[in-house]
Amino acid sequence: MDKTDKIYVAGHRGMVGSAILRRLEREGYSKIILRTSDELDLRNQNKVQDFMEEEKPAYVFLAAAHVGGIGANDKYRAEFFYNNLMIEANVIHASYLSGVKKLMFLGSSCIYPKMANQPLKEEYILTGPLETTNEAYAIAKIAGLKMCEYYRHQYASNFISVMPTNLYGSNDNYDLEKSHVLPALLSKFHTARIENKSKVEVWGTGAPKREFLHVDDLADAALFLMQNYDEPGLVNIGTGKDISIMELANLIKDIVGFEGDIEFDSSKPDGTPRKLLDVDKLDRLGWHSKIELRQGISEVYSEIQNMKVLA
Ligand code: GFB
Repeated sequence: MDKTDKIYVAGHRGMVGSAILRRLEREGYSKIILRTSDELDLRNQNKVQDFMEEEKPAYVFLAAAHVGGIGANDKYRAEFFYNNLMIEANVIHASYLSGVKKLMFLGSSCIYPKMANQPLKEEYILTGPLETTNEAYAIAKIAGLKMCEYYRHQYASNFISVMPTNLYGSNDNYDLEKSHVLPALLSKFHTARIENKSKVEVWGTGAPKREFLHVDDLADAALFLMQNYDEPGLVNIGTGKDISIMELANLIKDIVGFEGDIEFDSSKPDGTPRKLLDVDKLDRLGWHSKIELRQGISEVYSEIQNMKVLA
């Protein structure tokens, strides 16, 4: 990828897309194409095809997606399914039609079977049933990565798929109903400290384990793979380490400086018991995560404390 190649970052206002954009700008890529969802509805096939024909980008980062935490995934299954399927089908097919040199599709670790062996190797995909709360999103993401695989098989398109673990960082969503656990807990503990509350409610039992990667690390890995990986087959992107939700809650409690209690609400779903990615493949390719969890969360907390994103 040359500094003057035309690069389309789909979803540049989201947490992932904005991190990839910051990274590309920092590296001096000068022809980055962007469209907000108001300017271009990626679910509209004709509009996407017209846009790609007109702009003819050489590289595409497909980071546009309808995302959310366990609550939103579970409640809005139809929206998660339809929006993601349409975005992927339109962008991937239009990339093929307009002669894109290389496309990167970003999936998610929830594509792996709920009870798969840990850590999750790339070849475990489609070897067992999925977690119900995010099955709709996972099936849409599996469709996207399979689409890349099929276009590579039939048309020799250089379309690659990467599977990031749970992400956090700048431009996250702090809406308590729809967000992921890490921003939700930052918001809850912050509010509790400011309002002198005695306890904070954490969903589920606290037993599930999750792996958290800073989105700036993800962007670094995405650029690395765009430059260095042209093979068939998925690539997991993670840290190779996970912690329980109870440990995460205690860590965030400590970072925020809240002194009250943590109360688990087991009427809320736990979701997948564990989804630790096997990062051997990425390791062998030569990329490793750099941002340590406590440091990453502390940086996010100082960044957002004075912004109006917290409840
Ligand atoms: O981050 P999260 O929503 O995503 O939840 P998943 C992770 C765990 O944290 C679950 C618990 O066991 C939740 O019950 N948790 C505790 C909370 N307190 C909270 C809270 O206040 N808010 C939230 N949201 N969780 C999503 C998938 O799964 O992760 C998506 O639904 C996607 O498909 C994404 O893969 C990365 O890791 O469970």
